[in-house]
Amino acid sequence: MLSRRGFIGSSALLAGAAVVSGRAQAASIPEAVSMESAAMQPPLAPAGGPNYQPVVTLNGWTLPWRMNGEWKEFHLVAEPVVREIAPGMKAHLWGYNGQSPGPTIEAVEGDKVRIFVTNRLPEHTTIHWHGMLLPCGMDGVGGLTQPHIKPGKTFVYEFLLKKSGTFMYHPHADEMVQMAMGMMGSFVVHPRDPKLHRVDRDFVFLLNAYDIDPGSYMPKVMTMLDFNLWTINSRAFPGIDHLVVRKGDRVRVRVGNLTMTNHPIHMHGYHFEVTCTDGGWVPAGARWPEVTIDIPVGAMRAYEFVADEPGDWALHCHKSHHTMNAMGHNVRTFIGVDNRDLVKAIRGVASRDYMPMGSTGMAEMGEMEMPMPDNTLPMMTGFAQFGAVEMGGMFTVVKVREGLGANDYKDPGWYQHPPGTVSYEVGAPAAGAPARRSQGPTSGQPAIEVNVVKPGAHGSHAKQH
Ligand SMILES: [Cu+2]
Repeated sequence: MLSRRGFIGSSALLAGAAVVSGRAQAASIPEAVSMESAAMQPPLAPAGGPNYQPVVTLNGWTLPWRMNGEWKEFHLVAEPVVREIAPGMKAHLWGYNGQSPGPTIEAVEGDKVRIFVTNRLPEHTTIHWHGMLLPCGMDGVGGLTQPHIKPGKTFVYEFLLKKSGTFMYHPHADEMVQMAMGMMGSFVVHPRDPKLHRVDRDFVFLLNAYDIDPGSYMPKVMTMLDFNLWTINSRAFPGIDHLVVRKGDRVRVRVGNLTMTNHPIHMHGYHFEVTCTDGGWVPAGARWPEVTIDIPVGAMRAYEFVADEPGDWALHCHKSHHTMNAMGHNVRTFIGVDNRDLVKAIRGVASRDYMPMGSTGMAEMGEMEMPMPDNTLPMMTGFAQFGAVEMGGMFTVVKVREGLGANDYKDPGWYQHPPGTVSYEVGAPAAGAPARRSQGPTSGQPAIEVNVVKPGAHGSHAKQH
């Protein structure tokens, strides 16, 4: 699925590269590799140099590089892309090397990286290396630290990776537009000592958001807060890869947030600890257990756990509107309303197909096949082994299984629960009516006597509340 764009530079220059200075070497540009698929690609194991556990990018891939002398060379191409948000919906975004987000850049502490950036956008751009310690002139802030990269031009960034950790990259030019269009990527730097912070599985993804009207393809770039597609690596449930994990593995999940609001990321079945931020590793004595971690805007968090409990565990943003796909926020709440007469009236004067929303809640929408505009995802959707999941947006599943091979990320299917471990229905009570004991004052029964210490009633022992 990798497509070759061919060499932009000259192979004659390449031949002499080893003997010339760093600046002249930059004249030979490595080929730009492009990705056509939104499917997760196998992690890129290190081929020589320090050993490390390569990261897995959900619905993404890792950018190949070449060694040129002591430099590790990458080539990013900023360009318009078509990204499948989930089966049934594509978005016209801007990204890097064929996809949004761009490929994950992966390297090792102490590496010297040279990153070529070619601009194929209709306007200028730059790349800022978020969280990196580097010379100011490599920081990628258009106008402030460098001239903008004009359309058709290629710039080069060169810096030493001073520390390991979890970083990202994004434009610092017409930022509001370029980030709203999907321009971003992850940048992971492994420790030079392979034993340090070692895990068995290492996942990375970015949280992003789009405002794409149902039936259309292009994000509305002026939207400030009211986005309608909350995505993980520009994918919405049920299009987001599951995190497949072998029982007993130590797992790291690296999450970055480039949306306009915070996301409390919640994982079921485990507690975990934040071990790394985009500022660096958290000392062991400063970590505490969590089941939800807030990812602030413009920040990264990496958390770790030992996968000792098999199952299909939900992983999602805890803002419930962020686990929905595009919806109308102006829909009135009809819960508890008997709207049969209203429906008759509206069907009489307006549409024969009129359907009221949610007089008992909206769960019915999860199973409904409603006619929708083309290129639009259902608001809540997805099925698993017990029925409709009724989710969308930032929701996926951590699948912990026994007996997987190391680095086996193939979907193992739904979890086979051991007998007797799934919540179940009980038979109805014999009399038909639910056995419920009312304690309210309106029941006609005397209220249950509760021991209350009344002020003054027991002398000086009484406490004022
Ligand atoms: Cu959220």
